[in-house]
Amino acid sequence: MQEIFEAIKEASKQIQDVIELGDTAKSENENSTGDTQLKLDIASDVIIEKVFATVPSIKAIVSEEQEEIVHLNDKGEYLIAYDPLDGSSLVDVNLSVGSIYGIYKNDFTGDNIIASVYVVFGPRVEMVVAYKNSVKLYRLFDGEFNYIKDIKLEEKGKLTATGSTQMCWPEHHKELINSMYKDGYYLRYSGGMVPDLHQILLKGGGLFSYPGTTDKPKGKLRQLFEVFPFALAYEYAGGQAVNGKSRVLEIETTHIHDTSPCFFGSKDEIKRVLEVYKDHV
Ligand code: FBP
Repeated sequence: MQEIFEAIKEASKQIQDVIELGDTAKSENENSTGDTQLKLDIASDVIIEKVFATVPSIKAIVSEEQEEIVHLNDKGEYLIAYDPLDGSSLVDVNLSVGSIYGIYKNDFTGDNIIASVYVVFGPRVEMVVAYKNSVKLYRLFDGEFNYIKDIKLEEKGKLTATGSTQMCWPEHHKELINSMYKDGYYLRYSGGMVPDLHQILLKGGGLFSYPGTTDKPKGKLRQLFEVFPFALAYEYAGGQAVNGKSRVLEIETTHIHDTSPCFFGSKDEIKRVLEVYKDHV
């Protein structure tokens, strides 16, 4: 597993260079979920696949930017699903973006995820590793990712990050979010999943919600390389991750690009979600 973490560090240093110097224009292509790919998305994906191809323990990879599974080493032990540069359109307005990796054994399903890593490309480059029941923060300086601290969520936080737009929220979701504002929660939402979830983790807690909406009833965020990796990190940090009804790491995956409604947060906030959603589909 250590060789995978080292590979992610190496890829991240190369991706940082591409973000700083790269062309942020749109490419001519679309990814499997119909998103127009930016040249940065493709460049980051090429970097990661090249680095992973040198790691013997990686059996196969799934990328947000590629339709099919890529087989690397038949004798490999691990499967990796990743989003090479989530929220890449935010680079154009100089907001933070990130890479997300889910590391699985045997199969690409929530109950088979054994580790996750995300990297935030912001004012500083930071990497968070969720593995063996701990969540560890590293920061890139002097050419190395240096351990900073373990991350733990409080029982209850102060922040709420609200995905999509009110026009597309179901009524009960509007009630949930408004009740949180009434209780004094602060809205903190950049439209970048990685920095938005990183902020809640580092500030001790709150709720990130991307529900099923009228335009995306099954949610927008992808299970294998967005939802499950953060679900593991939030659970290991002492929080929870649900789809409104149940633990997201127990939901079924039928296709490698499946999405899911998702709520990540401290225990108290997730209790509020389950209470509101218990009477709704
Ligand atoms: P991409 O993978 O296409 O970048 O979309 C993912 C994302 O940008 C997340 O980073 C973010 O949480 C979400 O979409 C924002 O969606 P919305 O703008 O609908 O709130």
